Amino acid sequence: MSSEGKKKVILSCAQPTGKLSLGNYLGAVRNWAEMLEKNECFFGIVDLHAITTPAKPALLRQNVFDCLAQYIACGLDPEKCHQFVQSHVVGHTELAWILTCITPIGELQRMTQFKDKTAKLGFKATHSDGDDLKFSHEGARPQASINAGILCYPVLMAADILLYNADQVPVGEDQRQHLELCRDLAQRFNHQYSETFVIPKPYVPKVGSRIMSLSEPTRKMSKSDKNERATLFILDEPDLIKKKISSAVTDSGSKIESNSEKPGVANLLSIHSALSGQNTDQLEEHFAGKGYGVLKSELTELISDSLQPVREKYHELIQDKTYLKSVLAQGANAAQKRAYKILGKVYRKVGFPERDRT
Ligand code: AQP
Repeated sequence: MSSEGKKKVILSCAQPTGKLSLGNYLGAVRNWAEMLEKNECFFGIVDLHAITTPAKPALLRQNVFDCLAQYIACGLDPEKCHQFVQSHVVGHTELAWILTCITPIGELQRMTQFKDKTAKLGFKATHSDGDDLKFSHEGARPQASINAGILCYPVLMAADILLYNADQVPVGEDQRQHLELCRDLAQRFNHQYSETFVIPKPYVPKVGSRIMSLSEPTRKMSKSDKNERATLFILDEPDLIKKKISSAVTDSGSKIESNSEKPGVANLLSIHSALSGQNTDQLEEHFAGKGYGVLKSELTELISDSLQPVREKYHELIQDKTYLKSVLAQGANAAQKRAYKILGKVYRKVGFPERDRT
């Protein structure tokens, strides 16, 4: 319960940029499902964010429904939480604009995800004086360019959170920096215009908050990775899980231990730990004297079995578009109600005149 004796407000979101990865599941969605009973929960499917990288319209629309069916299959019971599409709710972009006007560009350019994403497009951020970063174009596609959406993404994310005055935001480790910016913006706004926003707290799980790529274990696992072997998706069938885990990069040597010099093995152990509930010490003891093959085959079985109910439920739900649409309609209504309340307050504080409705 919050200080006013009301339920705490929880908000978190995922981008409909593809099927949910095992990283999305372990770092985020699985934990959301545990928060439904005691809190008022809003879970967004953030389609506005998804267009910061090129997205085919028909696929994006399909991904939204896929994402919702996966949310529900992972345990987000629509009777106990509000699930909505970001573009259905007025206020996200409006608040993002207001926050943009109190965000220094330098803070956005320093974001790790911005640097990673621009690097993927073929640009490298090279440091110069002060806050400014210059971008050099190194062996990239000549048409590659950085759109302002990639830069402003964290401000829209801050608006997603502050629009609901969320108390807590359960996210994976990669979003911690963005959440820090969101907290700074909320504080800046409160300072400039008087107390308006709750300062949201991150909730980052102890285990599973940073699942790494199976083929490059020093990079995080991403649902939009072009390398088919890098990412496990929660809907992957057992045969595919087996293939991906078998080809996962391990390390030289044969000892199964979790240390930074063995990022591949450490990653497999952390996936095991997140699913089995055993800690690293217990797992190292369990696998003592055994080879990587044993770890991989046990892990394959663990992942396949753990995700079987999710796969089955998803296939049932995705057939029923009418039901999925009704969940989104309910979610949008509840989200909009709360969003208008907070947006109205923000507009008044900023000095936008009220509309005469007589
Ligand atoms: N590898 C990960 N390990 C743990 N948690 C993760 N999350 C993402 N990747 C991992 C968490 O999942 C939630 C939803 O993420 P998102 O869809 O908003 O975007 P993202 O963080 O950019 O995730 P992806 O999979 O890497 O998407 P793409 O490929 O589209 O950029 C967040 O809470 C995130 O922390």
